[in-house]
Amino acid sequence: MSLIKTIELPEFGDGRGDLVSIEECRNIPFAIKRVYCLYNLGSHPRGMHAHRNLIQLAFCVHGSCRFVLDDGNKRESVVLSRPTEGLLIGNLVWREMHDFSDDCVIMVLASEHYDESDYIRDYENFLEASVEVK
Ligand code: T46
Repeated sequence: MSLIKTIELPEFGDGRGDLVSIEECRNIPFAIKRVYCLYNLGSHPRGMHAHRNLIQLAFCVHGSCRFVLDDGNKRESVVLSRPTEGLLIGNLVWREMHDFSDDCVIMVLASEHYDESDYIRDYENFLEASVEVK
């Protein structure tokens, strides 16, 4: 089964422009406790960690970027470039973000408040944690 799970959100466009709508527990599968954005991104990759208990949906609302997901067994990558396409990232998935366009803006919806203790920032520790749950 692929690690890349995307959710397509409804877009409402007319002569004035486009609108995308996000409704928790309706068109996304969790309640949103936090929203954050990444912008002014350069050539440095971001992410490089996993979370123990966090579901997120990431959108590239402007420009483009490449997400790499890794479950400890396989690595897959996807380019996000549309504000209507959300990438679902579950627990114990190592994530990396690369190849940001100059105008890239990423918006992330998160199921939990910010908690540094939820992060696994060392890849070997991530592999150990992912083996424990299998
Ligand atoms: C993820 C990817 C996709 C906060 O204080 N509150 C927050 O809600 C967040 C997300 C971050 N921070 C602080 C913690 C660090 O001092 O902002 C700083 C940068 O965070 P981090 O290095 O974790 O950023 P990224 O871009 O590597 O990762 C972020 C999210 O942290 C992470 O959960 O999945 O985006």
